[in-house]
Amino acid sequence: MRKRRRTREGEIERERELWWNPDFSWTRDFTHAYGSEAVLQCREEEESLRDKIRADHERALQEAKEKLRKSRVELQAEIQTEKSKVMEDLKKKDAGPKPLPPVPMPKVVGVSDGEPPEPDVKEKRDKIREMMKHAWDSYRQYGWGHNELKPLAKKGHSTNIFGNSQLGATIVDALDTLYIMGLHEEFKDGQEWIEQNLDFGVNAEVSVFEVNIRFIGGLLAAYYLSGQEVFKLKAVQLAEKLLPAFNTPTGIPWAMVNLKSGVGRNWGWASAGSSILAEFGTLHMEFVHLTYLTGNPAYYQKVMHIRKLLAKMDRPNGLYPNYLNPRTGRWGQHHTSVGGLGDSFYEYLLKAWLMSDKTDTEARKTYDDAIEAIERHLIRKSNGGLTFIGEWKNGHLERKMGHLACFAGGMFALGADGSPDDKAGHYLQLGAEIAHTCHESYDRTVLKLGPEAFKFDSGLEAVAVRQNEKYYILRPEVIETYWYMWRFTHDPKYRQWGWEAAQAIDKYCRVSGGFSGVKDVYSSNPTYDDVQQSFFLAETLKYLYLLFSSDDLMPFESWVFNTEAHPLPVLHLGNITLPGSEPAQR
Ligand code: DMJ
Repeated sequence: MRKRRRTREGEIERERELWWNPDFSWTRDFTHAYGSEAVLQCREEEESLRDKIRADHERALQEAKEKLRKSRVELQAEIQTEKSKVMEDLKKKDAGPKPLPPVPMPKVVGVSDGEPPEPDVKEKRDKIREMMKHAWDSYRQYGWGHNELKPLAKKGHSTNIFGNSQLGATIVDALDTLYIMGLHEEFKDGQEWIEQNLDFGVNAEVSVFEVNIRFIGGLLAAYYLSGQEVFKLKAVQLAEKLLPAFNTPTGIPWAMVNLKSGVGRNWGWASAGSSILAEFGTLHMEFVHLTYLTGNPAYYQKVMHIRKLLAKMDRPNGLYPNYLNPRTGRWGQHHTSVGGLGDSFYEYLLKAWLMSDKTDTEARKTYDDAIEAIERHLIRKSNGGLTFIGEWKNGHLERKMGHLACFAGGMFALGADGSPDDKAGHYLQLGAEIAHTCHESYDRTVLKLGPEAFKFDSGLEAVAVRQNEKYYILRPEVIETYWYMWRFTHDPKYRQWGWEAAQAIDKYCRVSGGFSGVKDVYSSNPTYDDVQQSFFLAETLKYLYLLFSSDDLMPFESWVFNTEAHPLPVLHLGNITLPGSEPAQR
């Protein structure tokens, strides 16, 4: 019996190695042969390698000479043939899904039900489910297959983060919410669309970060929840398309990559051609799962390389600037933020630790150090007694907080347990203070919905000043923080605040064709932006639903939510070592 088991595991292991890593068997052979004989053999190999290099060199020189003798027309024809060959190879590579090696499925618990015992809470939960139905059905009717929906124009919508693709972002982003809410018909409908239509071989330049958190995160979560192989296959196909983005001099990925050609580049607006901290720093969770599921070490190695590179760099005042140049490996402008451009980098440090069953202590330490510097330099109390997180710009603190930074209340609470020097109580309190401030930013508006950014300056307390900061685009961060705070404290005010937000969304953002963002939360007669963001279904409604569910739905012991609210299971790796995480062999 024991023997059979061992053989089976061996087979699986071998299958993984051969399937993914042609170098692996070489490394192992060398290790086996290690000894004096091997050293001799090594020398011989070295010489033959040198001969080979010399021969290659000569051949290349010869070829270059021949090329110079050729006419322009001949050269153009040659280039054309080579191009067609590359295209053919690419097509072949795209052809059909490859089978993936089997891995043990992590224990999947608490993925359904969660019905609260209190009838009034159940009623609220039912209302949120109805809102999800309205958002989904509207998208189904008017925007199906498009990335997002224009709920007033009643047609499809997309933004530059998805290039010119039509990848059904809302379907992929919404799947796990549908599953958790028990909307199984809708889930099946989404699954069928993905099986029949989701194709990543398109000529579109997409955001690596957005595609990772929404698509790879969404597909992996759908896979773990439902066990349907198609989601895993699609996630891996897409991940392969993102890998060329890492081909930079430093290994810090480009912000964008063309899914077909693999050519990458950065946003034109980013400081000195830099990549963005919150973008290249928000890949870890998904990439660890990809290596776990496929046995391909590449994903794990790419994100660990980023971590190592960051660890070696000097940090001004202990802070991580938002910009890093992927060519030079140097920081761009010294701006630091827990809101846009920085936010989920910090979140993923903490969640890498949680997702590893608290074994990735390097990630935890990095998180603790980063948060300590943030507290010292960015977190202040306003004159009115509101704790806020400002933005650090070249040594100066801007007393402005973004809606995006409101997620940090939940993050501080989630990270409280396990923080150094017995500071758990302190961080839970900090989470509560941020939740309070962000609630104030909602409460001080006419619509009871929060602005995109709010100030604590010249007598201003948690209100937006500039017209272009007064919009609300169905963002989740404040509700996310309410949910985490609710889970850790069970203080009823968090459900109360969540309900206020849900009612305001239903009253001011709901239209017959779905839900829309609004342009001014201080106006009693707001205009719509006519976009139903995919994260409204992925995050905002999911967090609301969880807020009104019992804690045994998606328990924290088993699940960690990625930054787009896609739950990934904690990997109790025990004695399993992720391929690529072994110490380098000689
Ligand atoms: C989401 O796509 C993610 O939460 C991301 O980390 C930043 N913000 C948007 C929603 O506001």
